[in-house]
Amino acid sequence: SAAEAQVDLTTCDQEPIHIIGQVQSFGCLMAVSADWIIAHASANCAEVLGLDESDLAGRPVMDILSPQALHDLRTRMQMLRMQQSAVRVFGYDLRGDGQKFDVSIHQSGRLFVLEFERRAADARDVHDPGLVQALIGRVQRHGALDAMAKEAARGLKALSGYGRVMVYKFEEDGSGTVIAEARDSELEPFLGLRYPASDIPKQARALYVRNMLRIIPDVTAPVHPVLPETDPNGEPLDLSLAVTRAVSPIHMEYLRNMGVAASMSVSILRNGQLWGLFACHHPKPQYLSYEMRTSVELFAQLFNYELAQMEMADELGDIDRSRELHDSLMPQLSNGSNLFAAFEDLCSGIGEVIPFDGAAIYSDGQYKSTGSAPVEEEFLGLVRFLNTTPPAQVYSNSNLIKRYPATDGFADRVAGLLAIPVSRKPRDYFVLFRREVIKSVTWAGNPEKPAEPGPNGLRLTPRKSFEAWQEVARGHCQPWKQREQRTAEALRTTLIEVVLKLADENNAARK
Ligand code: BLA
Repeated sequence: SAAEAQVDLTTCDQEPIHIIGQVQSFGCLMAVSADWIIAHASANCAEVLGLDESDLAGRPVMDILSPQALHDLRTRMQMLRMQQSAVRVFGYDLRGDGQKFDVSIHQSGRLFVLEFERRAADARDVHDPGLVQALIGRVQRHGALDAMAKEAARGLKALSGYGRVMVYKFEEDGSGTVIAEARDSELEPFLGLRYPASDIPKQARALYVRNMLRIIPDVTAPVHPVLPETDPNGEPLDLSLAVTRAVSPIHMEYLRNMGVAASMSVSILRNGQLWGLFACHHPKPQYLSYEMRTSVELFAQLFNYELAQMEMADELGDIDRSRELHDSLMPQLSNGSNLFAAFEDLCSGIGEVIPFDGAAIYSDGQYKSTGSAPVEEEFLGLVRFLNTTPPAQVYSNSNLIKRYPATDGFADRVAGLLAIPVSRKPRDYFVLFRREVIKSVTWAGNPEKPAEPGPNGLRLTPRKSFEAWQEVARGHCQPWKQREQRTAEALRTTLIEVVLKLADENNAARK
């Protein structure tokens, strides 16, 4: 379609998905002014609400809803003024004819956006607080992230009925890893796979912080325009918080190419930032009522809370571990043994707090290395570069070749480093190295079976977006996390202490 053709795949971040101007088929949408006149309505309003016509703009809402419904919704909207988020009404008989609806109301600019989803008479997907409570109880029993995430994936699968539920965690560079998965046995596992940042572009992430859950019940279902397209001032309706908002055609194609018929994702937040997503897939169309989706959101919110507790305990554990590292290194090193003799212990100790692929020590003109590291000759060039970094602090770089082009000579072993100066003059270093991220993790996107090309070509499959990403990621290692840099800074203090002490002892011995 024209919309699809217009989307430039190289500028995913710029697609304005919040003003997409369309809704999905599972519900309809109306935007009304403060005096209850309809300003915009989606073209499927007649179908969903059971009206004679869909051309509703300019008409009073009174024409459509029963006086009782209008009164009830108004009461709810008074509440909305107070709480600044969407008001939800479940199983409400809108027109007094027995047909029930789930209703969402939120504010978009100066308009109120009302969305309606039909409730099947025999709907079984209703909120079950007992089930949510029991499922989150099982999550609470696990202290470690992986076990917690696995239990949460299981719980969400039980709650939602999706065939695959993944916990997708973002790395600092925006790429993401499937850290837990619950799936039907006939589906291939995605656990442990890494996906590039561009698969979920920036503006989508920003939106998912504000809007916790989105559902795509059927990736082949038609979408319906919101009319008129713009208001009398030429402004489109902002659909950021709309639950029925149509999804980027680019992403729909991605899902179809993955063999996914229905998708739901739920934000996992930490300190108000997007930590990850519950990503749910189903091989067949799958709709969950708004009421049930609210149950799912509640589950995710409770999980967020558990996560915060766990990570806090974990960070305290980090502090403990650097203290332990300090306490175990000090006696060994002070025992007259120098940094070279203690190199192996140093490496294994630090490896528990800062993962690395190679390490080296350079002191008094001597060099020793282990794992994926430069050879001595290569390092002698590198050390001159390190000498130009600010003194007396840890230096880290996850794309070394950009600042030190000679990295090219050992790029097969090293993409980034973290250097800890351990003396002042001459500058001696303890250095950790990391390889290119492409080599050190399992990237998704190289399944053997070829995907069917869509209108945007083969590009929109995990494999093709991975290939594109590879170009961008070449020469980068897994970024050094802030807490790893802090740990390294603490380690620098320990090492300096040791080196100074040894120097003192040597001086004393000479006297
Ligand atoms: C959105 N991409 C998404 C979403 C997910 C992913 C979870 C959220 C929407 C949803 O709930 O389905 C990606 N889904 C994944 C990944 C896994 C998964 C990585 O299950 C791994 C198991 N996508 C691309 C490229 C572009 C792109 C190259 O791969 C841009 C050209 C765009 N993805 C894109 C856009 C959205 C998106 C625009 C937002 C969709 C919307 O909310 O409108």
